[in-house]
Amino acid sequence: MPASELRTHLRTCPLCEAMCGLEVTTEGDQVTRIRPDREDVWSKGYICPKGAVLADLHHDPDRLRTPLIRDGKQWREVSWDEAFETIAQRLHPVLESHGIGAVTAYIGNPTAHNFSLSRYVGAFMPMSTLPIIYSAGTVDQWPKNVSSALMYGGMWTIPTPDLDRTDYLLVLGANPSASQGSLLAAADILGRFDAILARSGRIVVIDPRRTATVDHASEWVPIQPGTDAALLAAMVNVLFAEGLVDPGRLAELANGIDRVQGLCRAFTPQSVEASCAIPAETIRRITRELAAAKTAAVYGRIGTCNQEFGTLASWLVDVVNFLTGNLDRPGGSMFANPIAWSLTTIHPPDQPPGFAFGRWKSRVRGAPEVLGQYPVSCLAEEISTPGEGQIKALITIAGNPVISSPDAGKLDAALPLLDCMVSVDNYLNETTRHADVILPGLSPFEQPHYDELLWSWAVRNAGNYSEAIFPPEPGRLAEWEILLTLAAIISGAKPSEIDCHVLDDLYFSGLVGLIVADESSAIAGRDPGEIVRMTGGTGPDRLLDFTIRSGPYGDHYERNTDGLTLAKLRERPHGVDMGALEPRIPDILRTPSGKIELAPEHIVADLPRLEARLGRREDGLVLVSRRHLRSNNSWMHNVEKLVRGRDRCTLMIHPDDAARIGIREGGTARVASKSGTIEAPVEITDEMMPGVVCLPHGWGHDREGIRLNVATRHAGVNNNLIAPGDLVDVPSGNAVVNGIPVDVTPA
Ligand SMILES: Nc1nc2c(c(=O)[nH]1)N[C@H]1C(S)=C(S)[C@@H](COP(=O)(O)OP(=O)(O)OC[C@H]3O[C@@H](n4cnc5c(=O)[nH]c(N)nc54)[C@H](O)[C@@H]3O)O[C@H]1N2
Ligand SMILES: Nc1nc2c(c(=O)[nH]1)N[C@H]1C(S)=C(S)[C@@H](COP(=O)(O)OP(=O)(O)OC[C@H]3O[C@@H](n4cnc5c(=O)[nH]c(N)nc54)[C@H](O)[C@@H]3O)O[C@H]1N2
Ligand code: SF4
Ligand SMILES: [Mo]
Repeated sequence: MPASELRTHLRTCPLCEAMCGLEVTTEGDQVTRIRPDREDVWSKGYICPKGAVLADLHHDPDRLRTPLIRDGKQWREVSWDEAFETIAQRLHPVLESHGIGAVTAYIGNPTAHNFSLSRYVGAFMPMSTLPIIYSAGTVDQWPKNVSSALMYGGMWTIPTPDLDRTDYLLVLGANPSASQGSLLAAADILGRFDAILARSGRIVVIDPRRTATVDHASEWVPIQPGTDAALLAAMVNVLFAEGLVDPGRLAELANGIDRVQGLCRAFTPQSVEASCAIPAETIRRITRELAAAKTAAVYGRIGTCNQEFGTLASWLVDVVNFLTGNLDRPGGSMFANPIAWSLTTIHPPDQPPGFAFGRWKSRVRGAPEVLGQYPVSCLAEEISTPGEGQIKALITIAGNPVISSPDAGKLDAALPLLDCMVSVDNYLNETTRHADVILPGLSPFEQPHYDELLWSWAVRNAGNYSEAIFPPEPGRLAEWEILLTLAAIISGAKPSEIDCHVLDDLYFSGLVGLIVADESSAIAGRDPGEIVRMTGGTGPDRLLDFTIRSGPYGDHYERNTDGLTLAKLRERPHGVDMGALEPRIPDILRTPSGKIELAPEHIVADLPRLEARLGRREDGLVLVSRRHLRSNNSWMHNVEKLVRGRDRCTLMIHPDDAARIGIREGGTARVASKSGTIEAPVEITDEMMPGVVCLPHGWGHDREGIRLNVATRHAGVNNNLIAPGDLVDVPSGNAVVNGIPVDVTPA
């Protein structure tokens, strides 16, 4: 064999929101080295251990490369034609007997990080006409989506802390030392924390666990899980009581300031201190520091969402930013203006301006719809409960809900009851082992990359396009082609008659028509046919070209000749940086009033529930979740380099609690909730506050029939087996996986 050429490729890591630039060296069809791209304009040479082992994902022998059809317990590799034929044979009878209401989809997290899926899930949903879908969103950021929808008129209009210019950062329920930032895109986020401290700024971390993020902060304030909303309401109370409210130029652009004052009157620091386990004096001090800082940003993430009062907490984060004059100003909490605007931010066509909630209710539990979804914990009962409207067919797209959703055991038991299950996924894992057909996507190195939604909360207005490194193996489909084909099959089409490129053209011209009709667009009023003709390529590349060219820095289809196009971006493989964030209010507001709605009724109606919480004493232990830098939700435990070493799936517990219960370091603890019992190795650490124990999520690879040879040897235990599905945040329906009451005993 001739010696292969060594080649270097520049790539954005697709795994998390940090979007690090990589330099990937290949020899023939092998990746031989991955290093940080020091010249990447965004990440400047930062990477983490996961980016460095992306080649192991690409070369993983367990990664699926061919569609699979299940025959009992056996799997058969089949052609794409046979796979789609089989899907139609199983799905069409469901549609004929039960209608489209019996079909649903579950959309998982990697959708947001995948070039095709991130853009085409938005085409899949309307084209397939599924009335309701489920997603990992309801175990994640749904509360923030609800608060942004109501406050600013866009569910993805989410402000990001302006890390590089802030003087004071208050972090609640986020651990960027593990996650690398969430709803906050910033490469080398801890380096940016260090820079805040270096310029004499202050960082306060509010968390039941003293995480490694605290090593890059000024202060750790432990908090009783689920009580951030009470803490923030008390901070609002102090701001008003001490005359510290100063919204600046936004005062005239907001409704409801007085209402907020009245609503938070009951939440004095004294009234919340016992519930939060934070002294009233500390609450006052932090509030005064925040108000006195030249600039400050409050940042709340998953610990403030996946909890009992997720929506109130998410809303109050923005309220405090607003009241202290830090919303939408440099050094505060700002809205990015990405190079390519995100398709995901288009107002849902079925939503009125201002948003409506609870337009319909789930069949079994009566859970109200929120932003088109029911809590994901409803899925199991909707499949397993007979009757009109029972779910008979499910499509999972880049998701592993058998691990990631509450009451995971119920879902695991329900999936075999389906008449048809299809998974678009790269692995045969805990969820996809129940599928009838698995359709694998391409490896990250076999497709181009440009992040979609994530740039909407980046700390700079920037962007970077990566070319594919390897061509897909002959005959492979990209995921956008898979999704369009599936949508057509769900609509009743025969697979042999589907041409997904025709569908793509239809989708694209529909999209262009929508945007030229939008008065706020840079191409408003233009001839849609002309725009379609001027946009090159197909699939996600074409969509990207369109969103760049019609975006804030675009060429506006030759009206702004110096402006960006995808072609120009491709000439800059280290990326493009358009500078620091700039104020965007009122331009971005889409509320019916055209103002910021500071006291949305749907949200403030939940305050009495919070007030009632203040009277509750938490006597027993509660369980929270955690992440680890070397892990990514449930799906990267098959990379040996990331999982070797000590067991990371441990129950963390404070020494006093361990002593009282009588459990030893390295021993096994039995953790029981009202939903079930699991066992996990004990790790005694004063990182935990007393009364709170912690397990990571994403583990439990001990299920029969999965094809994850490394992960099964480091199986760990699934904490969602004991997460009760009926624990939800009321206004959003989001799961409560932090603050679960548990009993811990020696096993
Ligand atoms: N207890 C507890 N539970 C939690 C959380 C918690 O903090 N605690 N966090 C929640 C959060 S924030 C999230 S986002 C969810 C995540 O929940 P999910 O999205 O359901 O789970 P992931 O583990 O991200 O699963 C990703 C799936 O996508 C597949 N995959 C990976 N890359 C690709 C790709 O490029 N294409 C395709 N087609 N498939 C791909 C993987 O094989 C895997 O099956 O978990 C939630 N669950
Ligand atoms: N390495 C790695 N990176 C990831 C992921 C991963 O699995 N691994 N997952 C990705 C995904 S899908 C997401 S959504 C993001 C999440 O990113 P982050 O929001 O930063 O998530 P975590 O690292 O889980 O940190 C959450 C913190 O909240 C704390 N907490 C729990 N309950 C409460 C509470 O009631 N109040 C407060 N104040 N704190 C609480 C926990 O102790 C924990 O330290 O990370 C993303 N990045
Ligand atoms: S922090 Fe790690 S996983 Fe995230 S983008 Fe950078 S290299 Fe990839
Ligand atoms: Mo997430």
